[in-house]
Amino acid sequence: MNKYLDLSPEVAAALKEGKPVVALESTIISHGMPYPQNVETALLVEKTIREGGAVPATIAIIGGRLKAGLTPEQIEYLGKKGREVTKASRRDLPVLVARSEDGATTVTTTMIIAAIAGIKVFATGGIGGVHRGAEKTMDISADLEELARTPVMVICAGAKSILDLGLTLEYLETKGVPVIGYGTDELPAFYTRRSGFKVDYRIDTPEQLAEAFRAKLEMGLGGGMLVTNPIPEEYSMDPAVINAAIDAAIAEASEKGIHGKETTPFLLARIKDITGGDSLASNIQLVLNNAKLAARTAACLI
Ligand code: PSU
Ligand code: MN
Repeated sequence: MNKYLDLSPEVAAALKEGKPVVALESTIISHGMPYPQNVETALLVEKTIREGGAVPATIAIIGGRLKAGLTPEQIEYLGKKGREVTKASRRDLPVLVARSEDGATTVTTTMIIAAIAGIKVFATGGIGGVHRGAEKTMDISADLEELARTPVMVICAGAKSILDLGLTLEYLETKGVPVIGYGTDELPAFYTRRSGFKVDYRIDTPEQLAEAFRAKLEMGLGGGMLVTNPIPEEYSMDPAVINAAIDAAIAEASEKGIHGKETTPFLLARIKDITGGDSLASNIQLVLNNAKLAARTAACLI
């Protein structure tokens, strides 16, 4: 096993026995949601995955160790520290590990650590992408590059329109990342089921998701697969309300000169405040929905 990696006993046993395992990220806990809903949600997502017959592996860096499988105390610790924890992307791993520091893993680093551990399926809320205005700022999430190189299936609810969704799809096309709509032809926009952009392929069952990903792995194509799973209708938001909140948050970020890795956490927190918490309720439900699909898909991949 990799000398930097610690598997929890439950995750180690599941991987050894060939049981389905689903990776989960920790930046959604520290930077994606406020305390205490972040901790409650993380534990509920784990429970949902167990009920779906798989083992959850929440991933983080703690004391410089790459962890796959956290204790509830470790989840509480990351949730309480919140944005004080380092948001760790690929570039951050070497120094955090060398200094024995903590880091919350983004989609990028969760994919890296999942791949090291031998976990093929990862559920989250939303991925990073090409930010609006990226033609000037060059702000393109490292998540897209990771999807191009690391063989993990990422199940999300699409991308938020804090991003330029059209450019995000162009980037993924260039990098050879299949973008799948689960039960839909249209890219879901996180809080809403529709974005106006087409996905590459529509797939309707977990078995078929697993078959496509297995084919990708066995051909040795490298890189992951992005599965976009629309938020359940009953929890989706009014597009006018959420888009107004997103526009206001982006305007505020630009006024304040927010940039770099601060941008996404700033926008997520402002959108939650502007919508009076409605967006948080939707966010929680879509993550649970993705966890269910991930557990079923992981079972088909072993
Ligand atoms: N989008 C969300 N919720 C999140 C994130 C993105 O709706 O919590 C987090 C994820 O961890 C993602 C990261 O990998 O933000 C992307 O950050 P950046 O845009 O700085 O690459
Ligand atoms: Mn960025």
